[in-house]
Amino acid sequence: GHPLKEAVKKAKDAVTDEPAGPQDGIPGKPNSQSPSLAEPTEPQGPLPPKADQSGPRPTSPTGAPSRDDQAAVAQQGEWLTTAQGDRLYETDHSLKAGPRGPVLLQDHHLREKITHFDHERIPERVVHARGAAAHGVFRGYGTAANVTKAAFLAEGVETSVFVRFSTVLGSRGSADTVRDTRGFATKFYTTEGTFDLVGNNIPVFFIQDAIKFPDIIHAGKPHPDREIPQAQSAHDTFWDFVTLHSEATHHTLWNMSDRGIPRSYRMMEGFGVHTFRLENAAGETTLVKFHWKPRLGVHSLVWEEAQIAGGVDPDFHRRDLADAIEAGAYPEWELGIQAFPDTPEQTFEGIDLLDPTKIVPEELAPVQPIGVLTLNRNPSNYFAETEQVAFHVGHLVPGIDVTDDPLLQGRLFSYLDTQISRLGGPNFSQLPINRPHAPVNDMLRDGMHQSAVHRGVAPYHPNSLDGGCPFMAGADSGADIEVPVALPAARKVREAPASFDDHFSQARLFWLSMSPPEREHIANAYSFELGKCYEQAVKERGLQALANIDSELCAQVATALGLPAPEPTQPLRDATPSPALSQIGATWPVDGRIIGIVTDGTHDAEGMRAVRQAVLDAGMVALVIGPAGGKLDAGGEPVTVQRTFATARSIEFDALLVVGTPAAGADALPARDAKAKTAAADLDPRLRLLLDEAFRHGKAIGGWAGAERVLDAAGLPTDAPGVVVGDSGTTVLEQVQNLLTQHRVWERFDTSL
Ligand code: HDD
Repeated sequence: GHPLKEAVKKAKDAVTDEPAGPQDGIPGKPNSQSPSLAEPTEPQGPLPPKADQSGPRPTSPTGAPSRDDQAAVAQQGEWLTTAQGDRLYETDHSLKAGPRGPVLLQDHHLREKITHFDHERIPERVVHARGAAAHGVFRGYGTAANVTKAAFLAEGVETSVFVRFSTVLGSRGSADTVRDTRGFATKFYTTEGTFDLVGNNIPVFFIQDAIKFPDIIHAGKPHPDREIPQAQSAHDTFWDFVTLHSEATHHTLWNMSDRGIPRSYRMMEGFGVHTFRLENAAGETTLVKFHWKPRLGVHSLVWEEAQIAGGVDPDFHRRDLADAIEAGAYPEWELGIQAFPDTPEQTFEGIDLLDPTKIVPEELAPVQPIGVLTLNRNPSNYFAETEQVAFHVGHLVPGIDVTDDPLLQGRLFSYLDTQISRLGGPNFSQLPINRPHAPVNDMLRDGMHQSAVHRGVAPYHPNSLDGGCPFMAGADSGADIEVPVALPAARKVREAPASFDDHFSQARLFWLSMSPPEREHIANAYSFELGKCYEQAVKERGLQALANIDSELCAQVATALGLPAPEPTQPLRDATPSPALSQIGATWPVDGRIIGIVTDGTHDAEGMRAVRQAVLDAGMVALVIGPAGGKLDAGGEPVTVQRTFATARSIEFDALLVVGTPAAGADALPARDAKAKTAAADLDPRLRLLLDEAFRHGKAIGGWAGAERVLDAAGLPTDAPGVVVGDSGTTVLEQVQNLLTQHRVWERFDTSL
């Protein structure tokens, strides 16, 4: 038979025979299946079509589209067809007048194929264009029942969700690891309709009024003349804006902190930012702020890693999320609320709850867990799901309402409006990813891309011709009604309240809550970003903002810029630090962490195998790094090399283990790196770089079976903090794993601040 046909048949058989994957069913404990991540696929002929990664299917009895229905729209039967279902016998040659003659206009297949292609792109999101998403399930704890009647928060209720993470400034194809705020948007498909929590990984915002949103975004986006820089805040217009609007100081400080460069989407907090109003079954209201707390803790990259990843793996965060889910290491967050009495002042401990540039420290109002989110299924089509999903802060369910925060009020307008141009008309809620899992019976009709075939003749209310349908739900049926909040008598003004005037005290609170290494990172970030500005006035105003946060921070950045440090323009206020804001000091689960095992297979192969298995058993990921690709014939079952000295970069690993003294790869170029050559005649320069970066980035490094010779040759002191040399692999791994619970070896960073 034809070799291609045979390969395709083999591929089809492989798919049918495939055992149930980790995604088939409600997740148990994460990680039990992580070994599947450890073996790369061996390419052999055309790859089999990928098994559908459907995990738990939407269980809504109410019309949520099944995944089979969705595919049936364009993928039924085995023959290639036109969009009209006419079978095609050929798709590689245009219809021509003879093999060397002109192409004929009558070739409908050619025209349809190219026309459709020409229109494949839709406008990217004006902000948050770059994103990655996943499906999951949310389970309510019932602990919020006293403050909200929202049905999905009741005890044990499970609700399908879709979560999209994003950067803000970059275009759709930009790098993941840039310094920026991250979006954290969750769509809850509840039985009472859709609830969207459209938050960020930073709990405050740059501006206090939505009318300035176009301005801050114009300032943050690339300069309009040359369209550079892409996905960066390190340029004049951004710093021009944030220094002219001192209310941006607090959010900017968070961006310059490690929060601006997360290690992973799985290791970010999420915040609803604004204060929301909850209402319980008795009609009582409570003001709340929403928090997402990651089970794996909050962790960040160091700046050099973020920069390297931008080049060697621009999809770093997207890949990490998808790989973890595919391996069964399902990311989890607890949803929590800080609750405040709904008083007429809408303040708490003197903090204006309507000011989105303010947090309420967790030490003053603890975050109370109300449910848990598990992401357990990757999208099967990026465009259909991740690109077309449409969030809106106005998608609310009974029991959750908005407040008068002027930033939130403007958002209530913007999100519906933007979808109309981005998704090509008013019917985007009919797209499969946007369809509610509750019954929909609206009187919205017609419009571009209408795909419903409505029945009846009377889409108006009241009517007598369609039997009066649809009917109005009574307030007693849990219908969505706005909480009837009393408003003070007022004059129309374009003004902010005086309580919005304090722009620095919480920035100072954040700074004072940081540990020494975190402070050092912040000072370096400002030095880099302001150092990339050209305009002297912008740099000077940047320093002025820092002087109003902290004099040491200001002095350090001023030195880096070669400018005098200004005096504060207002007295620095005392602030009680909030330990909850620091990423350092606690320990966290290590599952899903990536351990690189450097080996050439000739040293303690037995021990290497045992360690690899122990890593997998601990729910972490083991990646074998060898001098070249292929398999290591390590005196037993051959071990697959997953990264080579040519493809391994330290950013990918949370810790490194070195087995003995691995030989240099045959493709190493030591002669070109004279320094490497003198330091260690036979140390592969790429292995040296790998170890050097891991060391500088505060990663745990372990070795045994003579590995200290390699560490020595790479210039790493074997008695430095977080460098573990031992007799056996398993004892070394134990210590390395222990170090990993703190994320990094913080002692390696300068602690002068
Ligand atoms: Fe926004 C998208 C979060 C203020 C206007 N925003 C968007 C997304 C997130 C946020 C996570 C991406 C959603 C997705 O993944 O599809 N935005 C925020 C937060 C804010 C905020 C946490 C402040 C607390 N946004 C904000 C303001 C405005 C907008 C003040 C306008 C006045 N945001 C939009 C938008 C976007 C958007 C233009 C672009 C694409 C979209 O909505 O669907 O409407």
